[in-house]
Amino acid sequence: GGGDDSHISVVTQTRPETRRPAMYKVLMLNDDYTPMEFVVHVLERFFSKSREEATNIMLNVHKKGVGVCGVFTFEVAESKVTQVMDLARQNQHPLQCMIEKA
Ligand code: TYC
Repeated sequence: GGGDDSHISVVTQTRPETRRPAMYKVLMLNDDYTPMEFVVHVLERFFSKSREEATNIMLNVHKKGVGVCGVFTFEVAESKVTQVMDLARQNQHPLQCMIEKA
């Protein structure tokens, strides 16, 4: 500070707390009818996965019943789910995906 004895003032600023947004997983569910190639396409197109990554995720969902496509803020996760479900419906595939808080 700067009292009567000083002409030098020191200003200290505290760092504001950084608030990280809540994150949400987009989960994809297995079913018996959606073609494997369609699921791989969805993972490439909407989740920016390479062919190899997309194939691994798809096969894992096929075997385990569910898998994570990606983790996003709520608005982005919601948008991904809408885009996937719209394309699946347009192609008459029963593919389902959902949001889960990470
Ligand atoms: N089980 C599907 C089949 O055998 C493939 C599939 C994989 C479907 C992942 C949905 O999320 C899914 N054609």
